[in-house]
Amino acid sequence: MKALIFDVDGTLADTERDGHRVAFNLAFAEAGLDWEWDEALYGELLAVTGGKERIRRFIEQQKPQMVEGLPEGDDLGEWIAALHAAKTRHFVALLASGKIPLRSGVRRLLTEAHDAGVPLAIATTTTPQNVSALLENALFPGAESWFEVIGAGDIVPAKKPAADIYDYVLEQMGLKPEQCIAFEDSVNGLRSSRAAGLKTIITVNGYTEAEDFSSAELVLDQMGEPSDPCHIIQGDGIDKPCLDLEWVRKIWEG
Ligand code: XBP
Ligand code: MG
Repeated sequence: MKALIFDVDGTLADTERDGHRVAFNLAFAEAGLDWEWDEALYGELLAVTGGKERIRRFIEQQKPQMVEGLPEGDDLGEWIAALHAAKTRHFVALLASGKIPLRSGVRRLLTEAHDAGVPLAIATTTTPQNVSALLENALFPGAESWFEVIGAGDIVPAKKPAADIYDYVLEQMGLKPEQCIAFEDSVNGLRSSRAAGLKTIITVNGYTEAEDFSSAELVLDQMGEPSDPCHIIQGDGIDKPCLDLEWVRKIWEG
């Protein structure tokens, strides 16, 4: 097992409902738009990966009066990119406020793998600045140095569920999919990691718990801690209270 490759949103931290969604709404208000993505609507919009793509899908679904006066054609693309940059600014500020912690067990597993010399990498749809801000504020200042490769956002032409971002990370690390294991939280993420040929461990969250994870090796409610055990939703466990490097290795060998 030559590397552990982690998704970010929903896997390292529960960033969507109280993070990205709030940042989108702050950017909409700042732009004078009377758009409000409540929890339910955001859950539907999460089917589209990528913040810019998600804004575009929302615009396409709206009644004309909700989007009248917006630019057309290429100008709309630039307008969306500017709105999304404002959203990223708000999201980074939320992370800097310390409001978004790592999920249960993430720090423990990352530290165990790092200390054991198992290379770490990230494969995410989110914007690179968001990854840096999450690692700096929720893991520790300088934590980016723990990751050999950080594949994020627009670095690849097609976002998850396409395999591109995992293919990119494997290529940058000079590794084959069978030498690694992926950690994801959503069906879009699982489709991406499986399309790249990676065995995958899922930790579900409120937005993804009802999704189809049948192609995953293991599905848990969280990575957990000895004092806050994980629960197996699908797959084989070993006699452990939480996901650790030995259990990950057994899944990879399986
Ligand atoms: C989740 C996504 C991202 C975030 C928002 O990425 O699809 O688009 O929802 O971030 P992953 P941006 O689960 O692959 O980490 O607005 O920066 O896209
Ligand atoms: Mg995710």
